[in-house]
Amino acid sequence: MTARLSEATLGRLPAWVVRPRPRAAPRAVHIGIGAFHRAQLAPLFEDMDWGVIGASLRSTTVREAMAPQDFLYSLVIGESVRVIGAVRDVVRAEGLIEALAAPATDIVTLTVTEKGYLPDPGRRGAADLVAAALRLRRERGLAPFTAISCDNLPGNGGRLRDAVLAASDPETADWIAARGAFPQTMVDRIVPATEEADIDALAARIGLVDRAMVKAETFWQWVIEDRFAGARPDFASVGVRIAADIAPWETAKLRLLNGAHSAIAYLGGLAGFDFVHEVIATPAYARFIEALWDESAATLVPPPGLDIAAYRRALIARFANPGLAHRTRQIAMDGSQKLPQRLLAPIADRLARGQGIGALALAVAGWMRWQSGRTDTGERFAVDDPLAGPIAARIAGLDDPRSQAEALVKFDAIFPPALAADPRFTDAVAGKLAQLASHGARATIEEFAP
Ligand code: CS2
Repeated sequence: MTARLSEATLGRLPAWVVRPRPRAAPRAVHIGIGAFHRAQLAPLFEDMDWGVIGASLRSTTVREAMAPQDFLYSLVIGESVRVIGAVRDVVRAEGLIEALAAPATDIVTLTVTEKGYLPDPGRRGAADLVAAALRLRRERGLAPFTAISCDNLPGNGGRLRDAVLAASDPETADWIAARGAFPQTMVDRIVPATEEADIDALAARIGLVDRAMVKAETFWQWVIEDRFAGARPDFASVGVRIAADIAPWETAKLRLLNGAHSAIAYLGGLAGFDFVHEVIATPAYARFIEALWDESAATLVPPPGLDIAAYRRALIARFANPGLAHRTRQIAMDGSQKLPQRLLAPIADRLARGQGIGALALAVAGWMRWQSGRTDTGERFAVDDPLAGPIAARIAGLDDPRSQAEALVKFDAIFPPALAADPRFTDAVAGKLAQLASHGARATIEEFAP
């Protein structure tokens, strides 16, 4: 049997594997320690000699994978393998409050996904735990920490701040409002979910089993608003950008990268493509994505230093990377929480200026068609979305695309009422949905971008 990666077996690794740095004491806490954190944030904290306590609120899988490995894991980028030792422990809710309230904790980062910001009655969410910990810090005479939401949501810092303030007693809320910090941020690295085959392939190369490995692309970017409550690591030394205004970075990333990702997930997934690189290698799809970007890019005010044309070229290359094996199904998840900032916001901006929305409407229609839970060849799948139940209820028994589109746009948990009331939007989306229903996604894309 192949041995497990751990402190005790580090010496057995082949020489070409990059070893962890000396393990640093925790000064950061990360809530939602999934593959994204392990692939992007933890390696940066390691480079800055800050240890991290991770927390998993909803499952014990990550702790179970990491604890037997002394919380070591491999970051696989192409052919290179680097063992990361920044993570010192993985805790659940109870342990999390103590970690957050510890005097040494200066920075708290979060990736709890878009749906992690939905109110969840009967469950203590991330914001409740942050609020409880800040209260303890105030009672203990400690300073607040800086809490950085790294989720793909517009104004992520403000959303977290509002949720934490709402979960606090008035006295703590005043103290947080005066002394706390919730910077806005934009993070970017494509991190596909690890599969069993990846773990086996890595074991064959390094001679050790690593059940917490992650794989990622070379590219990464992290821009943080210059707003901190106390000590911070030397972010600039590792290439993290600190900026005064994050919104233009975030909007560009959400509308270009993530907007295209969602379009690829639904319109590619319906046509039976399993992977992003396969979709982008199909010329009509690549032309369609350029048309989508022509529409979205016109709604942007790019931040100083971002060249949109170069960014688009780089995105095509990133999407085309076959080594990532990024599944369309992974991106299709939680569409109800992703659509507004990725596709509906640029649509609203364009309609306000009297501009056309053909490509964006086709992407939204792709999402609508996805809700039927069948690909174009009739393969059934479960729609993975926190609103899957109510969405299915709205389209149940409706066979024609126009009634389906009309029923869906009226769902105001997803579609802003102004958009639902705009016939230019409803007509465009209903028309595209009818085309998808009669010809399938691939033929519709070929017709759109011949
Ligand atoms: C993707 C993102 O799954 C998704 O919704 O669009 O996770 C995307 O890979 C990252 O935002 C890239 O930084």
